[in-house]
Amino acid sequence: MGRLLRFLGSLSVSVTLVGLSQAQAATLPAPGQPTHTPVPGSFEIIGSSYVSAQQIFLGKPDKVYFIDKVEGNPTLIDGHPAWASEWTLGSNTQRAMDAVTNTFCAGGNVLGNGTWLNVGGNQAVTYGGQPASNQVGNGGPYFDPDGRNSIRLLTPCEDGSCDWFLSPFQTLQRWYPTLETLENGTMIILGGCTNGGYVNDAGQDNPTYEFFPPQGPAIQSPILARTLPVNLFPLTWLLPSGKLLIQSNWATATLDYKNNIETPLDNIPDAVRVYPASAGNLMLPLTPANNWTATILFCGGSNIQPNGWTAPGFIIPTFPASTSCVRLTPDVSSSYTEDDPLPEARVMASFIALPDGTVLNLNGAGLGATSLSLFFVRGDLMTAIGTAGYGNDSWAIGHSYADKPVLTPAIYNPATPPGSRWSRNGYSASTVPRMYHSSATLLPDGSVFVSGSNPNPDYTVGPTVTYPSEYRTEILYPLYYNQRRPQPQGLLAQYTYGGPYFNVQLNSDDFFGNVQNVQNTSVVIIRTGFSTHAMNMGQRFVQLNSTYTAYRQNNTATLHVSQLPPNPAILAPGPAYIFVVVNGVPSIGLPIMVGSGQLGTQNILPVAELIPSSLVEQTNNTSNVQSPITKTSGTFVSSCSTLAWLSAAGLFLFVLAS
Ligand SMILES: *[C@@H]1O[C@H](CO)[C@@H](O)[C@H](O)[C@H]1NC(C)=O
Ligand SMILES: *[C@@H]1O[C@H](CO)[C@@H](O)[C@H](O)[C@H]1NC(C)=O
Ligand SMILES: *[C@@H]1O[C@H](CO)[C@@H](O)[C@H](O)[C@H]1NC(C)=O
Ligand SMILES: *[C@@H]1O[C@H](CO)[C@@H](O)[C@H](O)[C@H]1NC(C)=O
Ligand SMILES: *[C@@H]1O[C@H](CO)[C@@H](O)[C@H](O)[C@H]1NC(C)=O
Ligand SMILES: *[C@@H]1O[C@H](CO)[C@@H](O)[C@H](O)[C@H]1NC(C)=O
Ligand SMILES: *[C@@H]1O[C@H](CO)[C@@H](O)[C@H](O)[C@H]1NC(C)=O
Ligand SMILES: *[C@@H]1O[C@H](CO)[C@@H](O)[C@H](O)[C@H]1NC(C)=O
Ligand SMILES: *[C@@H]1O[C@H](CO)[C@@H](O)[C@H](O)[C@H]1NC(C)=O
Ligand SMILES: [Cu+2]
Repeated sequence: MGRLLRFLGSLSVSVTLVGLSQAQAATLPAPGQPTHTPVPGSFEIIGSSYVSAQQIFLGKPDKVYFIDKVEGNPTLIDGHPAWASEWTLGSNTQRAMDAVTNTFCAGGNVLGNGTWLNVGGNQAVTYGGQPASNQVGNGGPYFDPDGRNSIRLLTPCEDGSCDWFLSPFQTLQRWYPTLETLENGTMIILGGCTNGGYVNDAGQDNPTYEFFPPQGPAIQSPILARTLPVNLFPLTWLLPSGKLLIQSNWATATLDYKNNIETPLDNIPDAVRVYPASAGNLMLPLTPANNWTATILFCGGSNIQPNGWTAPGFIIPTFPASTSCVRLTPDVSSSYTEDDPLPEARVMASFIALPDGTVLNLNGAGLGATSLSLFFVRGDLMTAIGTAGYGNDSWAIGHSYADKPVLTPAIYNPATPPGSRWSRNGYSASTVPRMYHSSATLLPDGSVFVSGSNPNPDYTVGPTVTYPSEYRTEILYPLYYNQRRPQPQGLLAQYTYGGPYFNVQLNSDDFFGNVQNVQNTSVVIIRTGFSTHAMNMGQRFVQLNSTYTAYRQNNTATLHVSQLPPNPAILAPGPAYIFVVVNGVPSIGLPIMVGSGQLGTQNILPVAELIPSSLVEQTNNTSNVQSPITKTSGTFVSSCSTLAWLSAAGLFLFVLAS
């Protein structure tokens, strides 16, 4: 065994030298501790937003950006109501921003260089969402130019100096488009319509995709073309295979966007998941244990056939939502599998990936589809869809097409066996219904920022309004919030695809006094995404591969952490947050850059082999090396944990052979 230890030592030295021979990004100062001790599992109202949070995203560690539709928000900018703003978390201060054109039901996501895009929207409007007499925005009360083909850009800033500006490039008119960041940090923009409405129709459909920066004319999308009337905000993810998964109405397909080849997969069972059924949806954690294989989870929605949405006598807010949860692993199988159903039927619930590997499900309602987002509908369209307007229906709840808000969040744990994945233990209810046009995003401290709800054509408040234009903004504190947070030393500011590993130090306090917890420690990168309409476009959770050298003597350990897997389709370049998680307690997330920080082909480097894990009982007594423990990245054990065992066995044999 003495021989074994020497072998491990020499391996360690040689690998370290390989590591140091390549340039590595700067290390970040260790994260600190939260300064607030709320009641874990509870919501806390932190203030009232300047604009209603139809769309939000975390743009800097302490900046949440809001985008609303054009409406009579009391906060003014340049003498007219604002429809965008910035919230600074530390000081709880806000500033109004100028999103230039009408952002109503736009899509968003972040480019590989850190600039955010907000694309599409509605035409110029006046009170109540009525079309303005001209589209150039020179009239009151809102002075909002047509936003339907706008590409708006914002590079977030810390000093209050940044604002939205219009790209000189335009898209085709797109109301309700989806955006997804690609392997080279550019953006694909899919779907939408020209005039809005409760659902889409052939007279205004835009079943195409295009790119930003532009790469020629828009390209037809067969799946979007054949999924009327419910093909708005198509649910879209870049898969590790480099294809896109697109889920629209009941259909599913992969799209090889580089060659424009679409391959149909099975229809989704049980319910429609896209807007306005608006099911919770997310890509589950990509981990070493599942070899970074993508599984998408869909929960809730509405079981409505294509002709049902506009059928006479369809009283939307009495129609029950679905409890169905299904999973799809599109790079492996074209068929869905049933998963544990939701604790209660739900539409418009957001799924938020928490750093501990669980998924938070919050916001939304139990009855009814989402409200109509359109107030004015052109005459021809009215005939085509057979319903009139935006909740002026006698049966609407005020204007809302949904009812029975679900106020208590639920947690889904992908790592537990089927039958036990949902839990509400420890969580209490919010006091604020989060109906149509609400949103949520993870924050770096592991809490979740929740705002919005506005199933109304214009600013609508008052004691008689059941579901008003909502400005109250809350934070939900997950159960880990008040625990002492790990304070890892040595995380990098920028990450490559493949390349040398790096070392991260954790001490006794980080392991809650027991270094054995190193076996339950992981390093995860999260992109929080762009939240709107129960989607967080671009949201993704990627666990880095890691091993450890741990010392029982002083309860400290060094994590040996791989860079990202050598494939930018697993996590596209751009800004993200990194967390170290010990026993389910995350460090405060630090802002990082994934990839080059530039648009363009990303460098792919060979993956450096990690030192096998070892837990050293006493360094001066080689007989006590509890080794080789080659268990890597053990926190999120999945059904693919055999992979870890196989790799462990491989290393073990290698060590014995030498
Ligand atoms: C990112 O790229 C876009 C498109 O080329 C450009 O408009 C924007 O200014 C860039 N942002 C930064 C921070 O360089
Ligand atoms: C993991 O995925 C990579 C990339 O697709 C593949 O080359 C490798 O064989 C996979 N490993 C296992 C054990 O399946
Ligand atoms: C909706 O109802 C309100 C109040 O009755 C009315 O002012 C408004 O004009 C109506 N809108 C439409 C599109 O019918
Ligand atoms: C913990 O003990 C190991 C083995 O003696 C030593 O190499 C390491 O530097 C110690 N760590 C700290 C933080 O003291
Ligand atoms: C890891 O920590 C989590 C959270 O405390 C716990 O539920 C889980 O059982 C732990 N896993 C192991 C293998 O100890
Ligand atoms: C990004 O990738 C697409 C598809 O492969 C390609 O057409 C485009 O030119 C690339 N853009 C950049 C900036 O590399
Ligand atoms: C994680 O790293 C170990 C050690 O380098 C390696 O054996 C294993 O294959 C890696 N896991 C994955 C999923 O690549
Ligand atoms: C070696 O281990 C013994 C206990 O077995 C301990 O007393 C001694 O301090 C250790 N020496 C070093 C250098 O760590
Ligand atoms: C090393 O540890 C083993 C197991 O605890 C013990 O039997 C042995 O006496 C120790 N040797 C020395 C030199 O301390
Ligand atoms: Cu909308």
